[in-house]
Amino acid sequence: MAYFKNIEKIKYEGTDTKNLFAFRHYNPEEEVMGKKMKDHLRFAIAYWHTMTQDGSDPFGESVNKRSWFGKTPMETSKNRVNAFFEICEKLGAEYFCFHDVDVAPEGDSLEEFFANLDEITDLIKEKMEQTGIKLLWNTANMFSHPRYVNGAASTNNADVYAYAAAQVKKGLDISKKLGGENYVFWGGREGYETLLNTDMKFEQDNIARLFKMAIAYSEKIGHKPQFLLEPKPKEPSKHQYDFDAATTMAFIKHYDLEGEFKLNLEANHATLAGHTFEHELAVARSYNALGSIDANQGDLLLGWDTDEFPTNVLDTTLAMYELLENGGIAPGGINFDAKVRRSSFEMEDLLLAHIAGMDTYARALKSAAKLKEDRFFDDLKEKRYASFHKGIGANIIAGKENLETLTNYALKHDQIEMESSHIEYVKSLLNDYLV
Ligand code: XLS
Ligand code: NI
Ligand code: NI
Repeated sequence: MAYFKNIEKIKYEGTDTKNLFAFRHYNPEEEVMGKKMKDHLRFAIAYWHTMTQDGSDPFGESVNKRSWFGKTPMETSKNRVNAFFEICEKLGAEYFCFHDVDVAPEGDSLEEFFANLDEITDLIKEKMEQTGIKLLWNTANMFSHPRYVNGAASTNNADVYAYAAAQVKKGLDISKKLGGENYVFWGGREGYETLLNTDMKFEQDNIARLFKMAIAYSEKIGHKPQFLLEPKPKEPSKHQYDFDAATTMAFIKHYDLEGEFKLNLEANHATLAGHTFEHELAVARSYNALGSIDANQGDLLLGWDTDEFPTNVLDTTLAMYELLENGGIAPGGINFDAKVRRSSFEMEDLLLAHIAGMDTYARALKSAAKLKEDRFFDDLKEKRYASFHKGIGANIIAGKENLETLTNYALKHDQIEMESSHIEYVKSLLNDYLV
């Protein structure tokens, strides 16, 4: 059964088109810097926002009109698989991401949950084979169920810890079954409410223990997806351990997990942490740990994770530039961790929202490629740091100077000539690059 009968596969039609269901910028086969757009962008659709989000908020009930509800939870789950792959195919997205609880009902016991997961992932596997759509990453939802009120790997309750470990094991088994290219850990409730009753070091040691078990198990089953940690500063926990990219890198280094983990960075999480998205990407890149991205945008007037579809061309261009500087994002990708606004409640909004996000990233790719080809930022930075390329600056870099030699130098050169950045002019020039 087709859920979007009247909508054909979305095609590139350019900016003159009046067709809502067309790409205006994303032309998958078009080459940018010698590589197809689709291979630069590696778009993935998120199962949770697309299939299970109902449009409710703390003040209102569900509003989303969806036609995939069946008579039982399992029937609904199966219908969702069909609808989901129809959406991915119509959008031409080659990857997808999901949590265990997004795809199958949890039932009344862990055993039942696992059996449901086996049945549904069989169906997903069939669909993947039919369509060629691949699994970018899966993950275990260890934050929604009441057992996780005090966290999963950071819980105070060892039975809860064991339950979380079982979910991770199953997640890795599923990753192997479906050929997952990455596996994500987002520490939804791995944080704390108050230090009055919390042993921070103990909790973080336990989180690292679980990660080491995951590495050991994936080695044992001979399937090693790229492991990714997804930082977020708050929400749902007040203080989350994976606050931002820098904090998460400190954790990775402290627990000797370097080389085993990279980062999955989300735009809205960056702004919640008080950073720009490009800042988070640049931090990860400086550690050679930029693994994948969750594409969305927040609302700077609101203090929570609104997970809006990305439509801001400047922000997205600066993010895309970091991806190009990284030499691409593979084996990661661009996952739309984004949901339609409450007022966009029709089924077709799911397609329109993704088209908007994909077009925005396509614009960003074109702009970022031009910035790179023109050496826009390279030249700016080269000029800005020029004093370190010659004379005393070059000596500092070469390790030839010390406090005494520099003091001797400074005594003779204390009338320092400073240069203006002309940053407003730079920003205006940058605007010329936006597609
Ligand atoms: C929530 C996170 C979550 C992860 C996957 O804010 O972004 O959706 O991406 O668990
Ligand atoms: Ni995310
Ligand atoms: Ni998020």
